Amino acid sequence: MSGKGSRGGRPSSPIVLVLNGPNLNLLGTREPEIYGRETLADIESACRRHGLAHGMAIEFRQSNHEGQLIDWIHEARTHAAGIVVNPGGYGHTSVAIRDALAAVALPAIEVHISNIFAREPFRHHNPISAVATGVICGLGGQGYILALDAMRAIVAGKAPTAKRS
Ligand code: DHK
Repeated sequence: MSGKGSRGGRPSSPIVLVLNGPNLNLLGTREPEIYGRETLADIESACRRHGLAHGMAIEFRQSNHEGQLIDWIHEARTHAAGIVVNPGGYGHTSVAIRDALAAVALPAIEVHISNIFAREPFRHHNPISAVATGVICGLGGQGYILALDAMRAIVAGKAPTAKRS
């Protein structure tokens, strides 16, 4: 995890940064009735397998710190084709992460494991969604795989990328 080690994929594979925000390191034991029993390591393995099978190099990272997430988003603009991001709780609060995603202007797909719209009202406000190409929520860890499939199509020019506001 944390971006160390190889990315996998063929040398010419597009790189997709899969970014995870605060508390997602606790998946598996954290409120399993909401987030399930899958760990972040399980999700990372599934993303890497999917990347290998479909010609994407996966850079998988997690941090509990907003500035670190922003630094990784900035770095991505030099080498990544797109970003899949589960911003955790920052999805509801972080103008700074929203601005970083807008600044790098890479296709970005926001993923939430739980259905945030079926939860507390404060989770219904998502500044990051406005700059995301698309949003997936409520489908558990499978949401990451669906996001990678969508990203593959976007990168291949087979799907539209939304205009950023
Ligand atoms: C993860 C979190 O940590 C929460 O703060 C969000 C999101 C939901 C998820 O479902 O993956 O509200």
